[in-house]
Amino acid sequence: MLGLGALGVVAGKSIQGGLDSVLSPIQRLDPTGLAALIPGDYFRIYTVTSGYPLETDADYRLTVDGMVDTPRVLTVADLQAMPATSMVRTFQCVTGWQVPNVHWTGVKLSDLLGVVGVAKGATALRFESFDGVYTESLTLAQAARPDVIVAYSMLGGAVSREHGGPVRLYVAPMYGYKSIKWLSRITVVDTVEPGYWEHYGYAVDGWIGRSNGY
Ligand SMILES: Nc1nc2c(c(=O)[nH]1)N[C@H]1C(S)=C(S)[C@@H](COP(=O)(O)O)O[C@H]1N2
Ligand SMILES: [Mo]
Repeated sequence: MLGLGALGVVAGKSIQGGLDSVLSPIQRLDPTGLAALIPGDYFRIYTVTSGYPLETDADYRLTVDGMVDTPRVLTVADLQAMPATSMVRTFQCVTGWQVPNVHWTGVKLSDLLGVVGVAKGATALRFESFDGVYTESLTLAQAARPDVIVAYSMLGGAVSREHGGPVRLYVAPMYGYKSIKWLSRITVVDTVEPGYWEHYGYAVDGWIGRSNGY
């Protein structure tokens, strides 16, 4: 690691400036150059439990409840019957790896909230995973963005079990930890409750390029 670090610093000095415009913010701001040396543009599959929980399309249910007018329990087919939103974006983990040009399709979180109706006094969302452990949060203002989706398609097909299928969240403007996998429940609440990694120090507002020290 020491050897790689030194190499990163040397290479960083000689290429700084010229390559600056094509480097992502995380690479530009990484003083050691180590982030740029993490090999490959591929996903690391993460789970905080001992494995990958399994729900088939037929089993899967998404509960939307809390401070809403009409709580709902939705199937994958229900989500697929709603207006679809697609985007192609760089996926960025806060630890430095990234995957460019990832295709996503799903339902805008704001459309989903429109279906249940958000009650007066609500300010935030709490997300749960059917892994039974991972949680996340967003403010309602963040959830209103068009680039925040409840995704059932990723990388050109259904979201795989490893990637958090059949349904995961995708918060495009924030680091990967906000994009909770195996999404099972969205509860509308009146205060932001920090998510799983946020108890270990990650920023609740996980904006790419301007949070977590970047
Ligand atoms: N349920 C759950 N969701 C999760 C995680 C996790 O461990 N469990 N890891 C997060 C982190 S830190 C990242 S970078 C991405 C990684 O997505 P991937 O496993 O599809 O590569 O998922 C996020 N969502
Ligand atoms: Mo991450």
